[in-house]
Order: sequence, then C-alpha cells, then structure tokens
Amino acid sequence: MPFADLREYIQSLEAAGELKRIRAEVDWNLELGGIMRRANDLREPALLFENIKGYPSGCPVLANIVGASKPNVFGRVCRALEMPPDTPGTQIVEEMARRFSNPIEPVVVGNGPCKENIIMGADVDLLKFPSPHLRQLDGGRYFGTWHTNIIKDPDSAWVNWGMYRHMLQDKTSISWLANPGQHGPGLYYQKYEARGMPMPMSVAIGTDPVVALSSISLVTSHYSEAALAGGMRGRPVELVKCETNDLLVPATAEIILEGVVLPHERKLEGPFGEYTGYRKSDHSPHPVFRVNCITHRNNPLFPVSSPGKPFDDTTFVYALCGSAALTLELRKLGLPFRSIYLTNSMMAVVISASEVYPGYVHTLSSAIWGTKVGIYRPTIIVVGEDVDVTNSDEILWALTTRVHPVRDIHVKARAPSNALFPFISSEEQEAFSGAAVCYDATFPFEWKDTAPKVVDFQRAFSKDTQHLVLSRWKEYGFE
Ligand SMILES: Cc1cc2nc3c(=O)[nH]c(=O)nc-3n(C[C@H](O)[C@H](O)[C@H](O)COP(=O)(O)O)c2cc1C
Ligand SMILES: [Mn+2]
Repeated sequence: MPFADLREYIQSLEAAGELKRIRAEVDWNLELGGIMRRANDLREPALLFENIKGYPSGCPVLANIVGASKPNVFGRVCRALEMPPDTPGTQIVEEMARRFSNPIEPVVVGNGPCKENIIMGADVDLLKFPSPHLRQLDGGRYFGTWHTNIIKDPDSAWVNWGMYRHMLQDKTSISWLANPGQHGPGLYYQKYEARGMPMPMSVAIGTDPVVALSSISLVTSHYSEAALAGGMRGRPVELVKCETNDLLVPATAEIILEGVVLPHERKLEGPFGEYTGYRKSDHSPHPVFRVNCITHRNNPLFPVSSPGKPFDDTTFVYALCGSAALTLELRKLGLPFRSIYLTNSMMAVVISASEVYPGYVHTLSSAIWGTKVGIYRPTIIVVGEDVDVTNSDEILWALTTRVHPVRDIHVKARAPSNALFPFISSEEQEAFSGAAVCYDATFPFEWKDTAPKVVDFQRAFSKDTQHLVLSRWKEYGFE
C-alpha cells in the first residue's frame, strides 16, 4: 500500500530502524544544520527533531528524509518507493523509468488534513514555523528546501510541479531561486512576467515522499508531475483546491503556502549551499513569493534538506530521479544504451553504451543535451557497456584508460549554464552561459575486433575455469 502521507512514511522508517528521534532541545540556528550534516556523513537514519528552541512542542523538523542509508546507500530511497532496500542503483533507475511511463492522473477531493488550520490576511506569519538557518555560509533561514512548487501554464491545462529553494525574507514573503531553464521559473519569466501578470503559486511542504520525488524528477515539459507521482506510488494522488487561488495541492500535505509572484519584483536570495558541493551564488536578486494564506495540519511536520558536497541528504534521490527521466527520454528516441546515472554531483551524465556506428557518441550526447535533464548537465561521459555507471572507481578507470586526449574530448562553447555551476566566470554566470564537454570513454567502432580486452574474473577466464573456482571456493577455505 502506498504511503498516504509523510507520517506513514516516517512510521515505516521507524519500524525499519531508519528513523532517529532527537528529544534534546536543538537550536534552529546552525545547530540543527550541523547535526544534520554530520549524521548524513555517517549515514545515520532520518532525523526527527522533536524539540526546537523557541518553538512550542508539536513543531517537529524532519531531516535526512531520503539520505544515504546502510548498507545500501540507496536504501531509504528504496523504502520511499516501496522497493526492496537492497536494490542496486541501476535497477532502481529502470523501475523508476517504468513507473514514469505509466502515469496515473490525480483525483480531486473536497477536503483534506492540510485544511485543519486556515490562516489568512494579517494572521499570516511564516516565523511561526521552525525554518532553520542551516550553515554559517548561508544567507539566512530557508523556508523551502524539500517541497513542491505548484504553478499553472496560463495558456494550457499543464500544471507543473518543481522544487525551487525559498529563503525566508519576513513574515509574509520568501524569495525564490528561479533558473530560467526550469519549468516553473520559465512560466514566470516567459509568460506571467512578460505579460505583466501576477503569477499564482502554491507550495506544498511535507508530503507523501513520492510527491517530493516527482517534483525533482526533471521530466520533460507538459508532462504532469502529479500524474508521475501517481505512477510512482501506483495510486492517484489526492488533490484539494486552495483557499485563495484555483491551484490544486496534495490533500495530506503538512503545510500549504498560497500566494503570488508579482512581475518585476526582486529581493536578494542566497547564498546557500548547493548540490554541486559548493556555495557559488552570492546573494543575487530573485523573484519574491508573497504568501497570503497558510493552511496546515495540526502539529505540522517541517521537512528540511541541506544540499552540499556530495553526498548530501538528497544526492542519491535527485540523481536517481534525473537518471530515470533521461532513461525514459532516450528510450523513446530508440537510441540503444544500457544504463544511465547522473553522478552524485548532478553535473554529469554517465551513460554506458556500445557504439552502434562510427560517431554514435555524438548522436547520444546531442540527444542528451536536447532533453530537460541534459540542459544543465555540462559533462557527458560515455562508457562501454561493461562499466557500472553508479561505480565511481569503474568510471574513473574507463576515463583514464579509454579517452584519447586528442580524439575523444568534444567541447561545446556557449552551452546553457545555470547560475550554480562552480567552474563558470562571473560574466558567464550573469549571462546563464557556460560550456560543455563529452568524454568518449569507449574504444572506437573501427576497433571492434582489435580493442584491448578487459582482464577480470568474468572476462579473462573460461566459463569452465570460473565454474571450477566458484564450485571449490569453500574447499579453499574462503567464506
Ligand atoms: C533539495 C533540492 C533543492 C532544489 N532547489 C532548486 C532551486 O532552488 N532552483 C532550481 O532551479 N532547481 C532546484 N532543484 C532542482 C529542481 O527541483 C529539479 O530540477 C526539478 O526537475 C525542477 O522541476 P521542473 O523540471 O519542473 O522545472 C532542487 C532540487 C533538490 C533535490
Ligand atoms: Mn516539470
């Protein structure tokens, strides 16, 4: 049975020993962020902070929700997706891609727990929620680090779900990191603001985990992330209408913010630690979300993520979601390959494929850069089918043994860039312009019969010898 809400997911984590309750009083100002990061580095369970300094009880903060688990780093993601917790990364990507291609439309319900409290007008006060200031390097308290931004295309029925970070400004406003190549920001810049129209937006915080996963899934435009979430959980997501706009939001969410983004209004956003592993953006002007209504459940859970040097608590889930979306797109194009993984920095696509004709690597890389996932992936590494794309050691081995420095590095100038790329200059950052590269870590098609042979247990020994060694393994004294 899919999780009805975040609370059921937490119960299942606790039952599996994957949740730690922290009852000691913890300060939202840096202490919580420090605990989170260290627990992440040690691959500790998800954290439920039950006692936040300066906040009444019943204001818990949930952290490291889908962070790295033990022994399988992907274990908690598997639990969110109701898969066996020992599923390897490449299999998770395949299963997610399968679910992505079987979307289930959401259903609209008349009411839901997210309406247990309705706060409007002068009573709206974002400071009543324990949003943390995570790190000294950050520009302030972050209200949105694990949520769903809901925005409608004014010209069609398409409603986009994305996750774009929100920095707290004051009681009623939060700024919004809006990169123009993303769907929600694209609708704002290219449609609402261009026409001088205020843009209604709702933000759902604390949802059934697959709702958050669908919001970071990088699927193509005009594809409903709400239906994708339904496909991922095997049942429709229940949506309920907002109080002050016509947007539909997940009915079991912990907190809903309703409001508008006005054209041409900007406030300073950031800096903030990022998925690349750096704090690149200094504070820069970004659109502002003015909140005019908050609805929330009783004792709402406040979910938090803390991006930073990989791995952080969302590294694996973001990489898996993007890998699944890209797998789906390339399969639709009929391009043969074995598997894809987006690397933990999310800066590269690693794809394992055999050259089906000379120059196939160019077909593959052009196709990847032509997808939503590919826009902000400046590095593509094509490895042979023998390489496990989730294994950094194997990728580095292929890169350093198969890439001819003159023949196999293909550079693109003036490629799209987002403001967070660590290697771009400040001029490029301002212009959202950068560069991209494809490393061909496969041996040339023409070398089909003469390419160097891999020497490992599977390939350097006959089946007979392998069988002999395996069948006598215990006899030799091994476990
Ligand atoms: C924790 C977390 C925070 C994110 N914050 C942002 C952000 O501030 N701005 C942004 O453009 N993308 C951000 N992303 C990535 C987007 O959510 C992701 O690319 C998603 O596909 C966007 O939805 P869209 O494809 O419909 O635009 C974040 C991802 C995660 C996991
Ligand atoms: Mn989208």
